[in-house]
Amino acid sequence: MTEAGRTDFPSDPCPGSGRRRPRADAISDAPALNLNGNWRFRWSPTDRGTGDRFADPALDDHEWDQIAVPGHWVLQGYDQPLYTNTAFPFPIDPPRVPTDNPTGDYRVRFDLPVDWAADQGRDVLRFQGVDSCATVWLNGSLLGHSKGSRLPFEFDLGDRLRPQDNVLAVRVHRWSSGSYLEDQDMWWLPGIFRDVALLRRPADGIDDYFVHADYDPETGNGILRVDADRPGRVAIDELELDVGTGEQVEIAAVEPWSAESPRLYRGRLQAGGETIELAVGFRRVEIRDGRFLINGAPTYLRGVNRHEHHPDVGRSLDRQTMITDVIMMKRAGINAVRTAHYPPHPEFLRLCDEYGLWVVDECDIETHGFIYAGWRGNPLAEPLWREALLDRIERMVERDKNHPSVVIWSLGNESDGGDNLAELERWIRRRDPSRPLHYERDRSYRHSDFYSLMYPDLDTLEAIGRRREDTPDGVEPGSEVDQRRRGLPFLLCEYAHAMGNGPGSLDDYQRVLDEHDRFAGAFVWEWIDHGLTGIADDGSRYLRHGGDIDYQPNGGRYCLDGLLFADRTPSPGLAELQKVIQPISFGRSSGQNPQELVITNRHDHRDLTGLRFGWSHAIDGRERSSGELAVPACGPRETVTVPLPALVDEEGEGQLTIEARLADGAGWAAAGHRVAWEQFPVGSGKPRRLARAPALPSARARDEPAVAEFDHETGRLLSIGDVPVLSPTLDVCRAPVENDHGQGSRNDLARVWSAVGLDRFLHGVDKIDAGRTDRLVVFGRSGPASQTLGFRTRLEWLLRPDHLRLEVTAEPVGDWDPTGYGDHRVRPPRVGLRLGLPSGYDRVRWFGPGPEESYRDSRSAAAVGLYERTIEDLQTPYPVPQENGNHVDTRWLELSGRGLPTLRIDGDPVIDFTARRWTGEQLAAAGHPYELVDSHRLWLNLDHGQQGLGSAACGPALPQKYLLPLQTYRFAVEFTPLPGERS
Ligand code: IPT
Repeated sequence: MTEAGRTDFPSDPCPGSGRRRPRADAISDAPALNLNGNWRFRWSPTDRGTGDRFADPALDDHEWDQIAVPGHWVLQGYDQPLYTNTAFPFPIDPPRVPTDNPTGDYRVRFDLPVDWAADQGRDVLRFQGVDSCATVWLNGSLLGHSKGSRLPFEFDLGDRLRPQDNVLAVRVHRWSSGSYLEDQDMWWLPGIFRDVALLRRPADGIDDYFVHADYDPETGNGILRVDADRPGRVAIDELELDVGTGEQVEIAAVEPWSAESPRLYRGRLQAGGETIELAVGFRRVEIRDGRFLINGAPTYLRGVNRHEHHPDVGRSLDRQTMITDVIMMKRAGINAVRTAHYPPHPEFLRLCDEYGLWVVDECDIETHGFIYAGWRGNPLAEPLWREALLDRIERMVERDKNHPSVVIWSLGNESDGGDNLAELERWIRRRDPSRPLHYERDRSYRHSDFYSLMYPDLDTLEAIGRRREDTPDGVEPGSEVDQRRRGLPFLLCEYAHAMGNGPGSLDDYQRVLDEHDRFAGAFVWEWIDHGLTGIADDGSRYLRHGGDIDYQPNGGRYCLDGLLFADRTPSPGLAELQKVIQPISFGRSSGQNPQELVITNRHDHRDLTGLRFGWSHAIDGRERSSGELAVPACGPRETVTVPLPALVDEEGEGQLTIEARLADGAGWAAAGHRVAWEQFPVGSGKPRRLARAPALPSARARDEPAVAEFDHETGRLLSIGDVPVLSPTLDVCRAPVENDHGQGSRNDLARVWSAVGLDRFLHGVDKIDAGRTDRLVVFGRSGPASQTLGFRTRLEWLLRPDHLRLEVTAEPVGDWDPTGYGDHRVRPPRVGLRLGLPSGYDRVRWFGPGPEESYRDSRSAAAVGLYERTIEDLQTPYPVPQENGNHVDTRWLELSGRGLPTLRIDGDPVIDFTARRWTGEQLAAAGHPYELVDSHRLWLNLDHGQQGLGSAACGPALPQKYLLPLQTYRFAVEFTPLPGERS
């Protein structure tokens, strides 16, 4: 086999050959030729690729296909994307991978720009990322190999370049030994997926440099030294600074860099005729007395885990998409990103420097699939892999070391432990002692500066906050390791699994996280769903998940667990997170002076200048008065009080809403953007009831009140006013949300609901009491086939001149803990009524929390108000259909539609509602949004309650307090047909 056709490379654990030393990513004015574009491409099913002649410049490739570089071939019509979560999609036989190894042969021809000087020998070819490995030839000569998909590599070209007709040939294998280190929970997406460029390096240009920009919080001074591999000059005009490389200078009174005030000092590094742009941020990261400090101030990271994802181009993100992510995060009050689970495109870090986001830069290391081998052979514990692991760490640190936004290095994710960790730690500590290290999966935390966990329950978190946590398994209580860990700050690297509808309990977590100074921050799992665009048979677009690809093993829907849908539509979870992490909190002083508003600045580094504060007073959702609030100076983590305005106490339900908005535009939002708000109930009133008028549909001429009609044989309601109705039945189930399925066999509530038949209740009427014309009582029993469990129901209908009142009693009967369904007690996820209405109803107006959906454990973002939405707008289009669109504590709602009397429904005092064009069972049965078809009815659920959402898809069981207890339920609603158009 010739060198060109070497087939052992994919299975060789070596990280690469022929490459240049890793170095800092830089923006330089030296000439560069962007090689992105359409390349020639051939795909082959085995690692032989197109054969040995592939790299030969003379090969005629003009009949080859064309493919976009950067990009993934599986998203451009070759082979298919695979999603496996933790499983390796090849036999575990490290470091080998099968020869059935899909291979992409890429070729591109290019000429040098005419103005490039003729001197040769300093040209460099740079790849920013190739998944999973590359063998590279220029003009038939082998340059080398590289693995490590999400990290750059470069080759010196020596004298191989020609002025014209250069042929670059790159062979990319889908699998390599490197894949054993890249088992992140995401799609396997091979290809040259980041930029390729040719760089002309000036003879005495600086190759690598390290900006050390410290900030002394005691003096307010900046301490700067730029080390470089060649002598050069460092200039920052606004600091009147011009010093040599390697020279340390102290600069008086600099403004420090923080995510909250991302002050960058732009400058230049010059040598050999080359100018490199500097974006210096002065800041100091420390861990002192068990706390995480930046610039001397305790700092708390309100973070998300971010994968690079786009539904069309996978991890081949363009700059605009990166900017969109950053801007959406900033607007949501997110101040930190864990680059789960690999270094992102370097441009993303530049944006974090510029817009202000703290970054935990995580290395491209995850060996999760060894779990299926009982962790035997895990690379972190095998000397064979030392070099490959170190290679990744070095390439990350060298590339990203100059970003002020990067404040923590993470060694990787979910890779268990082993001796190699110590090597990785040692290497970073030597090269960059200025940043702390994070690694979660080694329970000794010996190589981490943070104690860290994923998905703990609230009690565990509380104990950690108090430094009273249980000693981890395998650690001797009281030992040095045990004590060291207890002294560390805690970083919650993943929590609040945002899969499908949810997560719940964000506010519960935040309450604990805010309470203890041990907490350095928390990162929601995760920022964005990894759905891929698909086209349904009817031509509609949808988002595909693992289960939409015919392949085993398959990680199914588990890749859809973000706060954004894959097309970057925010899911309601983002609004909920935004509310609970908002940078200002508001309270009312208790006791002495309840007329005072207590404002707490939750920023760690900035005061509240630049914000405008306002209040508004509404009664029954209609604004009565509003004004501005003068807020005194309030530094980071400080609290101030301001007097509240005097408000009129009128009849009706009153709300006082306080808001803080940007006074001027920022780079990430326009002036007026709301950064924080709170709402307080005020006044003594209850929501005003409808002014009752006996204005009934005139067609009714009988003696009895005509507000409703019943079938007295069956006890069924037939109509309300002129509106035909499918009589209400007890509904105790919901279309499972992802969290109802738990994780594996753990906490799978949905399986139990369907096993016992909560979704298949049969309804029986035992007795009807129709003794009076204005009252009908229907006694019944509802329950599933083959079980004794159910509810005995009593529906008491009271016919009033202008409205219909329904009083419901539902008493559980039978055995609700039948054997054979695992540990789970059967509990109804909802208790309420479902009724069918004419499909012409297409709008809902309501007074209550809104406008987005709300659940009992996810309602912080919902403000009480008067809202109106179409039925379509009330549906949250989760890419896997599931329960959605609930509105807790609704005081009243009105349904309207062309040609139909408006139907008003009042809770007594409140009711949850969900309105849609399909039933819960239809919703549960649909696998994709395009499978949901209009049933030509409006289905209205009026719930006394629905259980919370939780985040059990990867996390603790739903807390007890968010379940519905098994008890007798009593509730009432009133239906009023309003004449003609809505009031
Ligand atoms: C954790 C992973 O780190 C993350 O990549 C993702 O898979 C997440 O879970 C679930 O979506 S690992 C889990 C075993 C705690």
